[in-house]
Amino acid sequence: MSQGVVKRLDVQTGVVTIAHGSIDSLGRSPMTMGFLVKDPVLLGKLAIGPHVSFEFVREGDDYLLKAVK
Ligand SMILES: [Cu+2]
Repeated sequence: MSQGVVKRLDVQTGVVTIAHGSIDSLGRSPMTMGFLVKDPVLLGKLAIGPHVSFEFVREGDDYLLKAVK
């Protein structure tokens, strides 16, 4: 799982913005980026502020959030 902090949450469009640490599997440096959330149950679990562990998949040009702990 990747680690990050939820910075912004747009329930209307289903986009959560997460400031994440480095993601070794993608060779990514720490950055802030948006993830699509298509699962309404998952969307309901999200709130701005806390540190989260999360999983995502790439879907075309988008990053889709799959799970959060
Ligand atoms: Cu990123």
